[in-house]
Amino acid sequence: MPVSRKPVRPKSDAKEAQLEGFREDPTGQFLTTDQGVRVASTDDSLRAGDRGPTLLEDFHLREKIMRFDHERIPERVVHARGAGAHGHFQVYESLARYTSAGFLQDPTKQTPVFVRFSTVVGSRGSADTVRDVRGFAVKFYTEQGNFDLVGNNMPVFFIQDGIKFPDLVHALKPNPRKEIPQAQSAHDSFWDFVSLTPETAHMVMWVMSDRSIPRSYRMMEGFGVHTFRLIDAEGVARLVKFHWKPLLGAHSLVWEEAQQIAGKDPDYHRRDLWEAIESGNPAEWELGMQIIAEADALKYGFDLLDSTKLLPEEIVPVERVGKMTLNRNPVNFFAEVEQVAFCIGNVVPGIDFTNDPLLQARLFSYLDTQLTRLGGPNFAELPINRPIAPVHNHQHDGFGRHTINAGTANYSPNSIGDGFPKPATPAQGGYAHYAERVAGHVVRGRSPSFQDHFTQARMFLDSQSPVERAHLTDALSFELGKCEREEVRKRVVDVILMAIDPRLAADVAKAIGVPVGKSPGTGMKAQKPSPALSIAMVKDPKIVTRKIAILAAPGHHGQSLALVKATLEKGGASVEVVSTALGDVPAADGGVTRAVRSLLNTPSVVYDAIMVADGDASVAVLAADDDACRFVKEGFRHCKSLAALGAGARLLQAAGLPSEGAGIVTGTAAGELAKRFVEAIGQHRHWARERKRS
Ligand code: HDD
Repeated sequence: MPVSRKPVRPKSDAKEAQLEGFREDPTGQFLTTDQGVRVASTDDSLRAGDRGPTLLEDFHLREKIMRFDHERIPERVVHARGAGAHGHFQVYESLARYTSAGFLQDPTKQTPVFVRFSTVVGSRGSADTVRDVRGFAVKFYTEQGNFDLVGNNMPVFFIQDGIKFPDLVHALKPNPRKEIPQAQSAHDSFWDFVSLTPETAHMVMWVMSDRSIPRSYRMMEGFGVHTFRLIDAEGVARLVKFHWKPLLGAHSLVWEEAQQIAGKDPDYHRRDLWEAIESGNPAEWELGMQIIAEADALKYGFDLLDSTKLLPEEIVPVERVGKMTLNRNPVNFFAEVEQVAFCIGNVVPGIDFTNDPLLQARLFSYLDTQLTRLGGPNFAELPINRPIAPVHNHQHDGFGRHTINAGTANYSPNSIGDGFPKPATPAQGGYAHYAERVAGHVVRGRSPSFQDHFTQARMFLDSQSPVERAHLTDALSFELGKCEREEVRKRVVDVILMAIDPRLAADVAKAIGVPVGKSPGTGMKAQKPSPALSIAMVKDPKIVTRKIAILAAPGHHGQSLALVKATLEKGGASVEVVSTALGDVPAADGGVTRAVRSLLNTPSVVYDAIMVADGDASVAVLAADDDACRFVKEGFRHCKSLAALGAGARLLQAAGLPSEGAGIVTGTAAGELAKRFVEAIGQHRHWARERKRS
């Protein structure tokens, strides 16, 4: 049999070193054992006689089962569920005025990156759309070594000191006796922890906001959270806060929709990222920096070393300094997304840490956790973790060593290897830690500058639109309503919510059936709202990569459907025709329209907008179909854009919906309707129609 080679190795010269060990697509190849011996049969084990015992000498059976038995590695203790993609980062102009980091100097240079997005609480098989913080971890493979920016989609964190991280995570994770509930914070232990830990107040506002149910990984902001340092070539340090600004804007789901998607398509975010990249639509963010003089660390009414605080953009603007493009899906999920090991301690010359106690604890944790998760100290040699910068040192041996070290000297200083590898001076690119002046007594305690837990929680709340505030109130009522212990519910209301805003406390208390106590009096400072914290206003309407369903049954009007579909696709949307069954759907005006989904196998919640095609016969079928009525009803309930062409409006009527109003587009002229539909979809949601609660 001729053996043809069909390599699918991704083309990226800069990553060649990383991809060493890449196994080609096996098309045309013979099956072999791990030792390279060709295998004659993999379907039957070796036996003594047709009905006889299996022979231990069957080396292929033994190897195949042994490998299978050990396929799993421990999942991440947090952020176990995730998805990732490759791409590159490019700076807009040299940032030499702030930092000597090589990858931030040359606007013509692309630095390869790998990004992993994740939820925090759930295990590896949990659903994507749960209410949770999202991880946003970026590995820059720079020529000076790897820089990992391991952030979240929220700019603050639950706690101020990393020593509390195990407590926070234990409280968040399922109950140790029952392993219930999975991937959610709506339970007693989390809210018990919150009620006893007032520093969580600001982050709790974020997690109860729409930010914790993003529409897509591609539509989330990202934040480095801590204050870092940038060091320029003269050794001058500036404080910096890192931001990622999505070019598609920041958008969320609605809570009911998120819960439904968790059942209907648990891989929703993973699929969304994969499909967008696969269809040639890269995911893009601008890197933003807030630059602050060292001397100003305490100037803004809080301590920049405190990760429960943010620096409002209205006070120190976010400078957009470069763009990250994710345009290549992983070739193998396990080898890349699962084995990638981010370490917040991975920095390059020109970037340094601060004394944020949360950051300092993380510096230990990330390096340490990989030992268990990736089975030993050689995880940096896994292809996805390998730097493109050359590695020379005296580290060797240990489980899973890949490198075959050449040379005779494995210590430093040495003369028998001519002293190599030699340390580099800063001028030769050697990493020089910032020479911060430090003096103080050994203390176990918090700085007084970390004591105000409520001012920024209130600022966040005051910065939300009325709709966002209503969502936040509902989210709190939902979560606390799931707590079985009344004393926990009451303590959150009294100690946390009353301190943030008595009106919020009263609204939630009413919903969860507890009395409101007296305000604890928190000495909150006046703080102006920060409009940048709201995502309700769509600043730059776009429909690119939005998913639109067109409902059509036999007898629909094919030409007008095709026209609207073409207009939506021209705007970059992805359109799927949904019918009563898959396959060709006969049109009234001749021809057929291909339905790629049926009402049985796709729900409305995975679409951003819905259109009903024209055609009397088609609409008669749909109007008599419960699933079709529910499809449009749910779309309406979730404030999505709805369009009905000609007779299509009768499906809206059959579903008991109005045929006009915010985000409802009806009409008989397909071209005109398509234009208005595009504008409506660009608005993301039409909150004016959100159902009112008593
Ligand atoms: Fe963490 C994973 C982000 C605080 C300890 N963290 C992890 C990931 C992200 C973050 C995005 C997933 C990386 C990936 O995709 O592999 N973590 C944060 C942020 C924090 C934070 C933004 C606060 C600002 N984390 C934090 C603290 C500790 C840890 C305070 C411990 C002291 N985090 C870990 C960890 C993980 C991790 C246990 C689990 C898997 C891993 O590191 O590689 O070490």
